[in-house]
Amino acid sequence: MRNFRINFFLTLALLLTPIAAAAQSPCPRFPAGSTVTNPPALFSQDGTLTVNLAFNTAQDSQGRTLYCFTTPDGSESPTLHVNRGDHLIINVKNDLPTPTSASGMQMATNAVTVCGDTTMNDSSVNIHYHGTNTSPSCHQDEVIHTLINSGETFTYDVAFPSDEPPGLYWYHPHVHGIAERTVLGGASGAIVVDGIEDLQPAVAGLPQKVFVIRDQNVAGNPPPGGPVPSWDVTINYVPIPYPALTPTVIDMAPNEKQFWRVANASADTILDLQVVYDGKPQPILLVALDGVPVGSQDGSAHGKLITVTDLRLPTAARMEFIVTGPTQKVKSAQFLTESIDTGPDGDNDTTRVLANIEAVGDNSGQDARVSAKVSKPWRQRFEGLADAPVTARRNLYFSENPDQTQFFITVDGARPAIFSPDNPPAIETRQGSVEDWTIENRSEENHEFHIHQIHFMVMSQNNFERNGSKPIKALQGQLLDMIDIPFWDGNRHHKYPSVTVRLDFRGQDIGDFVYHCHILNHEDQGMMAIIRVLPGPAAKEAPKARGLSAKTTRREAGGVKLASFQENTSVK
Ligand SMILES: [Cu+2]
Repeated sequence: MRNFRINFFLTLALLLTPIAAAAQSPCPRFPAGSTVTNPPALFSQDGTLTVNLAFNTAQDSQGRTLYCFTTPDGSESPTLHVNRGDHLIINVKNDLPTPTSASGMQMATNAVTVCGDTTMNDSSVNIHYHGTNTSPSCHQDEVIHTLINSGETFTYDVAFPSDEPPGLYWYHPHVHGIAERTVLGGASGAIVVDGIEDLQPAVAGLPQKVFVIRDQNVAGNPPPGGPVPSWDVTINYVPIPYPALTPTVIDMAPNEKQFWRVANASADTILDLQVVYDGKPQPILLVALDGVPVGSQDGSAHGKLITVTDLRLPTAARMEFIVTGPTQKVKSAQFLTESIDTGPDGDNDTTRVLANIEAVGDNSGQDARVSAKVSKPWRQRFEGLADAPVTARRNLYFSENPDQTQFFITVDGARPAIFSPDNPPAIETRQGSVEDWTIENRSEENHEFHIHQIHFMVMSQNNFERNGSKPIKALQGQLLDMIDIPFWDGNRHHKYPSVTVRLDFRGQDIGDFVYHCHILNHEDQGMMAIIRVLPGPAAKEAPKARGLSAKTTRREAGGVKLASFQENTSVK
């Protein structure tokens, strides 16, 4: 009886929710159990993709604050398809209500650079183009100073380099202090640099699924532990809510080969993804990681597929893979995330079936297939990094204060400091450099290393075994923009888990940008720092934004000498 009633009300809710959502909310969400469809897709034409996005907020029936980017025709968080060398022009309009003084946060910036508004408040937003190797100058992928407040508009003109690797990237707000809540609220979407079939011909013509996995508060905010996750997860805005954990549905015909492009757009949740048929993990053929075709950087210009049966996906990371649909004999076909031990101070990232795989015949819209036409592969950014002479080695570490209210990323030997946009650069380097960084985790929870503007090559994963983690073989030698560093067990006699990565500053991007932990709760509480890349002797110039007047103003402050690189990166 009880079950019947629950089912009855669930069905009623399923019938009513989309109508109610469409009528009232600028940020509609699908009911649990829905079939996952690709997000709406927009494509560049003649080298430019122009998009108008309104930044909105709403409350859902569980009292969660939702955020979203919406086009004038109501498309939410569209996938932005561009080609290498394209300009992505986004006109952002912040439609959030004007914050009242009671809502608190007001912070004037003393920074030497101003981009957009000068005062951060509760409504502030900006956009980070995660993983893209674009310029950190104002109106491009600049997040330290860019502020777009309630009622304001701002134009981005992000120039993708002509050697950008093809693959999956994503966009999300990145205002320090309030990044977590906007990403938990759902304000994110996918960016695809098209042309992956040129480097990985195995995907040419395949049906394509774009999955943006997000996280959000669990209804009622029960204390996490045991089966109660720290966060619920959603796929393309279809929730898998605790406690029912009703899986979504992914359409796949028997034996059908599909290309899945998965972004972990969670604010805080680490995933460990598997495809399981009747209890047996299936081979996943990795095509690209973090937007770079795997094995494609060794001069051969052709990627190599890597077979795994699961992969840990840090927050903000992407994995793109080929998977084959179940045979007709298979009774249960599931896409799931395995639980992860994130350490005694970490989140509870539980096991969940994300989707049941069924032949339901969905229509995944305009980007439902990869182009079948394979063109000549091209030389990508980062090629030759494995053999490039290393110009500097640095040691950094993640740490926390005992009550977990302050989080740090520190260059070994320097004084730990929580992030402020007004901090001076923690590291200064020069364009043309190739650096090996060893990043330790000196805290009792996992952290996820990310650097803006460039990728890094994984050289080694050290002292992972102590805590039941293990180095992930598939990542070795790959170009990533995200890597998980497992927790330290607290035993002073044990070495800290660490990774050694090779960073490539030989490209076009100069100026100030950030590196940080991409668990956004940690980033908001200080675990971020600035690196300054000065122009090299043979400085190549980054592609510039076109036709925008400079909104960047420069002042001398705090004795920081502003080098000529700002002239190079300023918008003409
Ligand atoms: Cu962290």
